[in-house]
Amino acid sequence: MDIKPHYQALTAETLRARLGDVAAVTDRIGSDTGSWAVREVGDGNLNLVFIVESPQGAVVVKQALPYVRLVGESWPLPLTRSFFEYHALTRQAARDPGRVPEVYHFDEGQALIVMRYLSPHVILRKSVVAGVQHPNLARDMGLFLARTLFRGSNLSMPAARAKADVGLFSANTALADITENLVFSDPYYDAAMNRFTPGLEPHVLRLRADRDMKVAAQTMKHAFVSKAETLVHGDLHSGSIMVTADDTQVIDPEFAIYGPFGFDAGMLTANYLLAYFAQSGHEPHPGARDGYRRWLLSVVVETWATFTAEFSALWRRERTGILYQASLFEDQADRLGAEQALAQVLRGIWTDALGFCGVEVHRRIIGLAHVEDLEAITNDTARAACEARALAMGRQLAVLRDVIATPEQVCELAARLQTEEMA
Ligand code: SR1
Ligand code: MG
Repeated sequence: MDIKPHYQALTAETLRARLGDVAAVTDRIGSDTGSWAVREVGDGNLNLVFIVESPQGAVVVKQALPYVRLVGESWPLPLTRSFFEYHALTRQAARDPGRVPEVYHFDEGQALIVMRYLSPHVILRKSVVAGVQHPNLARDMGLFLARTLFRGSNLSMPAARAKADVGLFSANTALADITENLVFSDPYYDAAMNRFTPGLEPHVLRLRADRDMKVAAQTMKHAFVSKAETLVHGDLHSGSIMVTADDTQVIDPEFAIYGPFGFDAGMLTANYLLAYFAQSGHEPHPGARDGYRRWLLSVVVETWATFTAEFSALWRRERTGILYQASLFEDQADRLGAEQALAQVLRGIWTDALGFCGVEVHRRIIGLAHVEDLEAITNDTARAACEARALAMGRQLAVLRDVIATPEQVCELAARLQTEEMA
């Protein structure tokens, strides 16, 4: 394990003594550590997260553990993920101001980030399980995706800076390795850490025997490891988004790496679809959450529409990188050529996003790391029914990604599967 010699995991008891003289902390919550109330609230798969409150204010302290929290010390994981999270947060803050928590302090040796306490925000996944709508979510996330992905790429950045960042984030190998195995490979064979709902076995076996699906999953893995197109968040699911009635904040970019433009959008869409298929496990009677299902699909459509509009606007206004230079198009009075190239790039992003979406849906049902949307359904039969529909959806998206042309078609497919009897 790469544990720095003086690294020590914090506890609620030691935090006051350890951070009581850090100016970035005391500036916000005061230096009377006796008045600090400390709670460990981390419920993610990897890290410690503390909320520290005082009469003056509050901060969040996130610290990486030298292992995967979900599994335990038998699965070591480098502390350096905190370094990548810090650098991703600073870049995202510059590229889409106000959409990620402000960082107050970073301690590389302790793998520790002190940041803004988001309140009264809640994790989007919990809100979605509860059936709460967030009117600004789609717009905010469409803009976040367009701005961070465009501005982190060679469409926008000076070439030397882009190359430096490709180099910097390419060292985030351990986290990439998790994605490479857990998302793209493990679900499609009998990998040791896989688990799935009793009753789902016929669907799992059918998926694993599906040659087209296996090829699709490996094609997407190929794209993930070879297309260093932009700085992706790398783990953009509904547990990485915090919301209020009108605000949206994106957290936890520790999986950040240079990857395909379509990766984040695909992962996010998958989590909306997982929520969609989980709804029947949460409604008191069939149809009670029809309106919520429609809202979730509208989020898929509006996110993509906003993404496309903003990405296109940035393409026309901020294309200052080495790709599709204005000197070849607009400066030659060839505005149409620039638009043709834009349409081609957007089409490629869409197709990739569908592929990533399909495999993310699968791994959240039959891999190691599941989602609360489905896990909260206590009845195995009801949960397996939701999951069978979602598995079928993921398969269609991944295998048919070249022929599914619009988000509306994705929604039609979801609505059709939702009402179909699953064999
Ligand atoms: C072993 S880590 C499992 C999952 O948790 C993280 O949030 C990522 O989604 C990862 O794949
Ligand atoms: Mg996370």
